Amino acid sequence: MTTPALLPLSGRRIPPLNLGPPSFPHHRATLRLSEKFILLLILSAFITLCFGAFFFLPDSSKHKRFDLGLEDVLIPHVDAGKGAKNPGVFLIHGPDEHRHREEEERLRNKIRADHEKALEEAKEKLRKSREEIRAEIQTEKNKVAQAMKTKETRVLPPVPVPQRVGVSGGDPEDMEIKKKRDKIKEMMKHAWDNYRTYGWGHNELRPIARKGHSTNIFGSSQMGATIVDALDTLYIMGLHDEFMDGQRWIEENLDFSVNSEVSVFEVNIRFIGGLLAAYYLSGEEIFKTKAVQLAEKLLPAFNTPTGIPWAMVNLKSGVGRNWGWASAGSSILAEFGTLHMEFVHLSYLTGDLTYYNKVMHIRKLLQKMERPNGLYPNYLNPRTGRWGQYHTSVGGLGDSFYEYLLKAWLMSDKTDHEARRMYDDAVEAIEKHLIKKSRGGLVFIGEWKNGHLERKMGHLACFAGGMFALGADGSRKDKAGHYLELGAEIARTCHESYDRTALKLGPESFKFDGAVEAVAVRQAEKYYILRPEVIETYWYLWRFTHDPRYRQWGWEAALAIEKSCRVSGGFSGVKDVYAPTPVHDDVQQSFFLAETLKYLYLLFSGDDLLPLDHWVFNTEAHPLPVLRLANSTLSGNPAVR
Ligand code: DMJ
Repeated sequence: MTTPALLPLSGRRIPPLNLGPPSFPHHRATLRLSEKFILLLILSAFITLCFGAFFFLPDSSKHKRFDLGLEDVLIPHVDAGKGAKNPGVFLIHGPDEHRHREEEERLRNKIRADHEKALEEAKEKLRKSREEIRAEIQTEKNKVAQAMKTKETRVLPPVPVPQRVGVSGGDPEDMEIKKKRDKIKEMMKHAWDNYRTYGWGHNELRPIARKGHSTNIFGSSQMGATIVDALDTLYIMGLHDEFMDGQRWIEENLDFSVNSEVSVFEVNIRFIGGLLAAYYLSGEEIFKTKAVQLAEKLLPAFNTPTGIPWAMVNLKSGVGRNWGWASAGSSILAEFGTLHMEFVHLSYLTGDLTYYNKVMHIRKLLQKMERPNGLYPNYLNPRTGRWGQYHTSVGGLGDSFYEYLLKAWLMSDKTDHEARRMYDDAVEAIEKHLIKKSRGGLVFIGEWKNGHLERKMGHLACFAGGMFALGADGSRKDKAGHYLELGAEIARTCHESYDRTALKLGPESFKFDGAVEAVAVRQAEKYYILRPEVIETYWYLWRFTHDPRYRQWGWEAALAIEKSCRVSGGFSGVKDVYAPTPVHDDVQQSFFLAETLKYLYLLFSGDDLLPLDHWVFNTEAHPLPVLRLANSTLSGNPAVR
C-alpha cells in the first residue's frame, strides 16, 4: 500500500516514502515521525519569516507615513540643534529623508532574501531521503550529547582539599573489642554481598524475596542508593574491593538525567552527602563530579516564591512540589533545614556560591520569623512564607534541622556564630517546653502539637542524645556538663525503649503515659526498620565519656540485630519488637549500611578513626571535613564566616 505523496511548497513531487504497510504499528510510528519532521520544517520556515518580520520591518507608524506620503506632516517637528523636547522623534526631510528611504529598502530586501533562504532550506530538507534526515538528526543529537558531556566533565576549580586525617585505622588494642569490631565488619560484608548479588543497581534490597527494592523518596529510577550510601562505610572498614566495585558502578551507571521525581532532602543527605564523603576519604574526583552534577539537578527545587525549596523535584523537568500529606502544601523543617552542610561543601569545591546562597537564604528567612514559644514549627508554606500547623518535634519532621545548626558551626571550625546562636536558642526552647521527666525518672523529648505536649518520643528523636553531647562544648554559660548529662539521660531512655521489648530492639515510637514508660502502645508504632539513631547516640557518648556502658549497649543492639534481623539474603526490619519471634518487613534500608553499621564499627574503634575535631558527620553519617577557612575564604566571600 502506498502512502499519499507529500507536496512541498515548490510543487515538486516528493517520491512517496517506502514506509511499509500501516498494519505494523512501528511503521506507522515511523510515518508519523517523518510527517512530523516535515511539518516541523515548514513551521520553522514560517517562524523564521515571522521572526524576520518582527525584527526587521520598520514599525507600523513609519509604514503609515510612507504609505500615505505624509511624513512631513505626521512626524512631529523638533528644532534641530536646540535640544529635543521629544527626543527620538525627528523631522525627516531633504538628505535625511533620502537616507531613510534607502534604509527601508535595504531592510525590505533583507527580509525578502531571508524569506527565500528559509524556503530554500526547507525545500532542500524535503528533497533528502529518510536516511539522510535520520543521519542529520543523529548528528544533531551527538552534538548535544557532546556538549552535555563537556559540561559534565568540566574541570572544577582547584581548592585546597582538607587533609585526610584518620580515614583508616582505629584498630582497638583490646582483643575483645577487636573481635566485636570484626563482627560488625562481617555484618557489613553480609549486607553488601547480598545487595551485590540480588539488588545491584537498585536502590535497596529485599533480602527475603532476594530482589531490588525502592521507595518513592528515590523516584522511579534505579539510582543505586545503597551503593552510594555504603561507600564511606566500606572505605573506613578497609573493604577496598567492594569500594572499587561501587566506584565502578557509579562511574558507569549513575546518571541523573532521568525523568524521576525524588525527595530533595533524601537525595541530598544520602547521595550528595555520600558522594562528598567518598570524595574526601578517597580523593577520587569522580565522586565530586557526580555530587556536583546531582546538586545542579536539585537547584530548580528552590524556585518557589520564598526560596524555601519544594520537598520533591523532577530531575529532568525541574518541576517541584510538596508532599500531599504535609500541612496545607507546606515544606518540612527537617527537609529544607538539612541542606546546609552539603551545600556549603558544594560551594567550597566548585567556587560557585549558588549553593551557599540558597541555604543561607533559608537561614535568614527562618531567623526573621516569629516562633511560638521560641519553637520552630515543622511546617512552612513555600508560597506564603507562613508556618503551617504548629507542630514541633525533635524527632521526625524537625530533627536534623537542629542537628545542622550545630554542625554548621562545627564544620566552619566554630566560626559560624550565627548558626551556633540559633542552635542554642532552639535547644533552650526545646528544653523548656518539650523535655520532661517521666514518673519513673526517664528523661524524654515530647512533641508540641496544637497547643499541648504529647508525651511521646520517636526513635528518630533518640539521635538528640548524641547531638546534646556534641554541642556541650561551646554551649552558653558554660553549661557543657549539663548538656553532656542531658545527652546521657536521653541515651538511657532510648536504651530502655530497647530493653523493654522482646527482641531488644527499639520501637518506632514510645509513650510516657501513667504507668506506660518508654513502650509503644499502638501496633503501628512497634516496628524497627534497622534505624541508627540510638546507636549513633551511644557512639557520641562513648567518644565524649569513654563510659564502657555505651559499648555494652551498642553490643546488645548489634546482637539483637544479628539475631532478629539477619536472614540469609541480608538484613531485614521487623514488624513488631514486642513479638517473641520476628516477622520481617523484607527491606534492607540503605541507611543500615550508611549509618547503623558505621556507628557500630566506630563504637568499637579507636578515637583516631575519623576524629571529631576533623570530621563532622552529616545526618546520614557521611563524614565531611571541617573547613578551616581562617586564612582563606569560601571563594573570596567573607560572608561564610
Ligand atoms: C536517616 O536517613 C537519616 O538519619 C535521617 O536524618 C533520618 N533518619 C534516617 C534513618 O533513620
